[in-house]
This record gives sequence, C-alpha cells and structure tokens, in this order.
Amino acid sequence: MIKKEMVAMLLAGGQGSRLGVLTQKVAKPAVSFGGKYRIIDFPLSNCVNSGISTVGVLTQYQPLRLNSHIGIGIPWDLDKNVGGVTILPPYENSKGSDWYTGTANAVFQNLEYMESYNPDYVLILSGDHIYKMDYETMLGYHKANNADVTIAVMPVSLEEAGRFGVVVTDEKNQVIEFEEKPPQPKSNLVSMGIYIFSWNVLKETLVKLQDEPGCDFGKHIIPYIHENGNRVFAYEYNGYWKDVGTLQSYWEANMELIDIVPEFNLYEEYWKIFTKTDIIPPHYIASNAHIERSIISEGSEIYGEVIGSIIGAGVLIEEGAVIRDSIVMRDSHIGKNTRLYNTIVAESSVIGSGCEIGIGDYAESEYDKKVYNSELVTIGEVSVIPDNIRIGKNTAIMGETVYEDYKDNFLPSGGYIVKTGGIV
Ligand code: ADQ
Ligand code: ADP
Repeated sequence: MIKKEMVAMLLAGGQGSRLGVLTQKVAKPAVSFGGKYRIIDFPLSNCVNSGISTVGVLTQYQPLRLNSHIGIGIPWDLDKNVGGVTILPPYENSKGSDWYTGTANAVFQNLEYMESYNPDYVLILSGDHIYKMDYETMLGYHKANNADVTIAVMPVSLEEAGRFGVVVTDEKNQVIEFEEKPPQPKSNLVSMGIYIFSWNVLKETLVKLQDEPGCDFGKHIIPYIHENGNRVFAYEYNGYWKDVGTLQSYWEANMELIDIVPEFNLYEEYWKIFTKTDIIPPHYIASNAHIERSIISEGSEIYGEVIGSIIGAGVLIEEGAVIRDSIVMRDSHIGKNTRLYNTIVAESSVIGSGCEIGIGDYAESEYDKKVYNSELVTIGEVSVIPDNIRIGKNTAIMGETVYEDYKDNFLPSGGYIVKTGGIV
C-alpha cells in the first residue's frame, strides 16, 4: 500500500439552492465561472499547486456535469495510478445505502477511501469557493502547532459574520470558542470551511458521531472536537476568498475579474488555474464589434457590443446586440439588437433578436423572491427566449417551463431549434 501524507476530501454535493435556476440542473461546483472555468477548478487547482495529488470529490446533487468535467483528472494532472482524483458518490454497502445527509456524514461514508492511503492528515475542502491558497503552508502551520484540527479563517465584517462559523482565538491563535452561524457573533473571524485534521482525531470523531442526524463539520464535528479538549488552531488567511453562494456574490466575483487591477488575478504564472477545455477555434471579433473591459473566451464570435462582461466559450453575439455588466455562459447565442443589462445567461441558451433584458421592471418572477432580489435577471441553461421579449429585473427564467411551445424556428446564426432545450 502506498502511503499519502495528506488526502484531500472535496465536498461537492450540496445543492446550492441560493443560486436559483443556475443550480437547478447542475451542482454548484460545476457552475461556469469567469468564462472558461467551473467553480470546482479553483479548489482543485489549489490542490495541485500545493502538491496534493490525492483528492476525493464527494458528489451527490446533480453530479452529471461535475463527473464529465473532472473525468479522470487530466487537466489538473490528477490522472494517477495511485491516488489522483476519485469521484465519490453515495454507494451501497452491506448496511444498505444512504444519501449523504450532511458534510461530515459524507466524509464518514468514505472512511475506507481515506484509510486506503494510510494518511497522517486529511484536508477538508468545499467545492464552491473562489480563492488561491497553499494548503502545504497551512499543513506546516498545523504541524508546528501540534494541532488536532486547523481551521482556515479570515476576517469579515461583523454584520456578515453570522453567516459563517465564528471563531474566537487567544494570542497563540488557539481556538477558544467556535459557534456555527451564531445570531450574535462574538468576533469577526470566520471559518472558511477549510480544515486540516490529524487523521486519528478525524476518524475517531466521525465514528463517535456517526449516528448524529445530518452530521455536519460546522454544526457537529468542530464543536465536539473543541469541547473535548483537543488542540484546535486558526490559520489566518488574508488573500481573496469568495463564497459564491448567492447570485449577488456569484455575479460580483465574476465582475471582480475584469477590474482594472483585479483583486483576483487569473493571469498569474506561478499559481495557474487549470480547467478542462474543449478543442475549439480562437475567438473572432468582427469589424463593427466594440469590446471594453471584458473577458472573451475561445470560440466566441462577437459582432455586437460587449462592455464590462464575461463571455464564455463558443458564444455568438449578433450585430447590434449590447451586452453590459452581464455574464453569458458557454454556447449561448444572443440575437441581433438585443440589449442585455445585469443579466446572467446560463449555458446553451438562445436569446432572440430585439429583446430587452434586465432593463426596467417588466416582469414579476414566479420564483423565490428571497433568491431573486439582486436586481439581476437570471436565465437558466438551455432556455430559448423568442424575439422582442422584454424581461425586467429580479426575474428568473427556466426555458422549458416558460416557452414550451417555441420550436421549429431558424436562428440568425443558421442554427435550428428542434425542440425547447435542444439545438442542432
Ligand atoms: P456552509 O456554507 O453552510 O458552512 P455547507 O452547506 O456545509 O456550507 O457546504 C459546504 C460544502 O459541502 C459545499 O461545497 C457543499 O456543496 C458541500 N456539501 C453540502 N452537503 C453535502 C453533502 N451532503 N454531500 C457532499 N457535499 C456536500 C460551512 C461551515 C461554516 C463556514 C462556511 C464557509 O459549516 O462554518 O463558515 O462553510 O463557507
Ligand atoms: P444552499 O447552501 O443550498 O444555497 P442554504 O442552506 O444556505 O442553501 O440556505 C437555505 C435557504 O435559505 C435557501 O434556499 C434560500 O431560500 C434561503 N437563503 C439563505 N440565505 C439567503 C440569501 N442571502 N438570499 C436569499 N435567500 C437566502
């Protein structure tokens, strides 16, 4: 058996319901980000850049796209004979089969996977954060403190702190108090949901709490370990970190990529972000096109105007179209003279000509008002919007339900819609 000093367990099975129609058909870690990436590329690239070559990806909710994106891990150099990336969906064992009921329960159900590498440490990661972190440095810190658990933490505003696990530390950064999402936070130092455990402590605790319903790291494991006198340390991180859990934060994190001096830089040589890319041609900018402050991914064809926006791979933007402060994900088409403001268009959608989207309040969302209160319009993937449609702010669209009968139409690009949701 080959020993691995540290194995990473990447939690990628949560529903991410606050992203609304963006996660109706795909798991949050598989949602497109920054034009050519998917959210999970960030923690996966961090693993590779930190020298971690054994990563278990725990999937559950809508795993299809995640599976096909990760494949056998080639883009991250994680296709290994021993270790590499392994997708870990819930499975049946002699005691029957269970869905993962919580984050720690998911890891508990994969004890054997971890054990097979005889690790000294286990790194627990979330699949839905945008950041760059060297986990190797964090491990050095864990060892130097002789810690049982090290939690990566960062300061946020006190108003925001209640959305996270809140940590109070002493002068040596030892955690003296931990509260998961407290109504009255006692500090502004919060857990990033990134933990290094010494393996024996993790294993013992997971086994002990195995009957805890919905066993969760923040709610159960960390408080239990802390209350039982273990050494829990906080590792303070001060770089860029974004939990892209809500539509607003997802949109902001994308927009931050195109700031003049981006806080989060995709172009750094020494910390590359790897992703699976298809073999497609370069992007093409036509003579009447106008582009400012935008990311344009490969295979796109731009005939219109794109300002302050993120354009995914294989997107077609027709003449006279204006895309402002928006995100258009891969393989979508935007028709002639259509205006798109503050809008997120998910993958493989077709927006007709002469549409006005995200301007004014023309429509009321039939969806959860709490989720769609961000002044954005969100168009779910494979939606088809007919010509001359006007859609106002705070609206969500899911193609199949809204425009069921729109079919047998030629697209300006020569494409042909055979049925809602499918383009040939
Ligand atoms: P939350 O933000 O509530 O709190 P959580 O819902 O526990 O995070 O999800 C963490 C990760 O696990 C996500 O990537 C999610 O997709 C995945 N996940 C959730 N349920 C899963 C399941 N059943 N199977 C597999 N994967 C699953 C946590 C901590 C806080 C901390 C924040 C930081 O509890 O203390 O402050 O993360 O964002
Ligand atoms: P998830 O992590 O799956 O996105 P949570 O468990 O964090 O969902 O939140 C559960 C529900 O709480 C969501 O479905 C959403 O309706 C609501 N919610 C939580 N925070 C917000 C928010 N900032 N804006 C809108 N809705 C929210």
